[in-house]
Amino acid sequence: MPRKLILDVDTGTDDAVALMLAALHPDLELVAATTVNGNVPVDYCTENSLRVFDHIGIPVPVYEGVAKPIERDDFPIPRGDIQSSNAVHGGYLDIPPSRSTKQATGAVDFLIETYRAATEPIVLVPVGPMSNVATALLAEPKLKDLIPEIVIMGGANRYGNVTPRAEFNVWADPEAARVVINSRVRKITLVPLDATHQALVSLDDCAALRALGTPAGDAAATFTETLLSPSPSQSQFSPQCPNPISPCPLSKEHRSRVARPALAYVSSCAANSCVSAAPKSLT
Ligand SMILES: [Ca+2]
Repeated sequence: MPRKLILDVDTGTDDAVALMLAALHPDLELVAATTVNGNVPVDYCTENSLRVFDHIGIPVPVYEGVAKPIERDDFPIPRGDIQSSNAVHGGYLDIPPSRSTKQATGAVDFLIETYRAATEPIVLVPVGPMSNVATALLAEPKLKDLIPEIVIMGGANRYGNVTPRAEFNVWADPEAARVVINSRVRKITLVPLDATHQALVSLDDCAALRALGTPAGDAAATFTETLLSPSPSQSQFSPQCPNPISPCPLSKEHRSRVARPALAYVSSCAANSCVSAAPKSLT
């Protein structure tokens, strides 16, 4: 039986790949996507997520979340400065505008209502700032007992991607990250930036994706090529070393299987799992 999950995303090129992967993977049932302020403003995240699902022809409901961190008025530095220096994700994804529309319910209310009513386990997978999840946990204290598992892409051990020590998702809303990590949800798996750096993707992989001839393969190639393009914000990576991207959390046991073609699942629907069917701690 497919494993149910909700992806909490700030779509962006990399999260677009995660959405396609989760929506198309036969071992997973993507219940919904919730969007959050992050790589791009939340309304961009929502439109981009809708575009992705329309593009691959998989109807997944999209719930728009919060537009700013839970305590701060903006990121640690004003968003405007981030955008001007961040050419990685741009604004809208380079696929046709959405035909579908976002749900009327907001992401926080959706999360609370969904976990109150759930009769089967639904894993919550935040791959952006944790503002939505923290807001929901603060608004409904029982949620910590209702969510069976959270798999977080966030944090860094050896080096960050915003400052030398800070990873973007935690840096963007550190108070939210603190709420979620200290929430006492029964199982929390933190997949830091270090793990995603072991899922390298090359331009050859992009060519292989495009050769699949599917909407998802073509889009994944386009988005990944954007990330591989030289830009000031990626200057820490050499051209000879494929840039690491983080389409989704990878468990230790799956990293070895997906290390090179992490995105190949997107349109091939291979049996391997990237958003793991049985995530385990990276320790
Ligand atoms: Ca993200």
